[in-house]
Amino acid sequence: MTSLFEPLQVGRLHLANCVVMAPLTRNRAPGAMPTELMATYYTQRADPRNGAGLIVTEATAISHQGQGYSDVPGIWSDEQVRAWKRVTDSVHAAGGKIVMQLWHVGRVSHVDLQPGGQAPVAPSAITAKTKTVLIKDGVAMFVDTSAPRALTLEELPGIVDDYRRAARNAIAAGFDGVEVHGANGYLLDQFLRSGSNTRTDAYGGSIENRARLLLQVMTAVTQEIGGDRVGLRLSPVTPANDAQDAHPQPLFEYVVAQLAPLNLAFLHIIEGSTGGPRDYVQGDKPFDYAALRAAYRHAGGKGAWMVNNGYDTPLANQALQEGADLVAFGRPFIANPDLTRRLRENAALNVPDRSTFYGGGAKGYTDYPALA
Ligand code: 8OZ
Repeated sequence: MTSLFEPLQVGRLHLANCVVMAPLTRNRAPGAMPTELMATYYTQRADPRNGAGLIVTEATAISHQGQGYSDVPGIWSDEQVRAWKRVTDSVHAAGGKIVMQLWHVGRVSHVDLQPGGQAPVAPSAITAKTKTVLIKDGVAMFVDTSAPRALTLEELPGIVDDYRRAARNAIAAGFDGVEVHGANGYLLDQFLRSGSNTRTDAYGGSIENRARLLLQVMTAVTQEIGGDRVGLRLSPVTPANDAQDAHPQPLFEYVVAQLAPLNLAFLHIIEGSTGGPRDYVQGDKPFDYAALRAAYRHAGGKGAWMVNNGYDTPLANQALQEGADLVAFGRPFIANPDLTRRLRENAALNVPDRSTFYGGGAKGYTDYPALA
């Protein structure tokens, strides 16, 4: 069993502790370019003793088409690679480890954010009942997502190539690895779930078909940079961004079993509704997370099992006792750069200010105090 505050080897990555900083969208990258302020923010949370054993970056668009919110960063251009290198150099100088979360939003976007003002893309032309964030004159507004168009069969290899290029770029930018975002109702999750995927070709219908794009992406990314520095985030029951499926258990057990041969560094599982109730039920019965992990292990999967959603220290210790390897914390890391130390010392936590989550500058971003 791992202890939250002990080192752990995760694939190619040697982590100083088992506390992970979860990916957190902060909308402080105008023009999809990472900034010096972002380098400061991540570096504040990178110290091996006080901060995260592993940082997962905010979701980062693999292509302009993959972008769905104002001022989120990207990783498709050389200019972005150079700007991210400043972030990874700074995190590494502080002794930290950082992987980039690779993101295609699919239908969770707005025409104002898409190349040429076109419709966002999706498995099927079904509008998500959800909102996105547009920032106009420095003011963040929640707006309805735009109606998407269905991707053609011929376009899908290009999407896989965009993930492959993004993984290559992330390594060129100095990241220790990548986490593919397969959760929260974005493109890969849209393909997985019957509520957003009504395709009648090889990418829709059966579980095998709905999982095809995700598995092709994971195969491409692991071939490109090596599975031992690749992770995947899944959220089997979340309703986030209108994600819907009546039978998540067999769907996600199939997915993790298929992933076993890819030698992934970790699987990152959001339990329940993202940022909400852990006991959220989607579909016909409560989700069995132990059975999900057993399906992965039974198929030979050796990757670290990372859990997330509403954890505190007692719950984290219980999860580790029950077979998890890593615990990811989201909102607590926004307000506590030295979260690991605070958890270890049972110290009080700063409370995050929601009004500064999305957009803005240093306020509510790099100005939360660490313990003396
Ligand atoms: C909050 C706001 C915008 C995006 C996710 C990338 O839910 C996100 C996200 C979260 O995974």
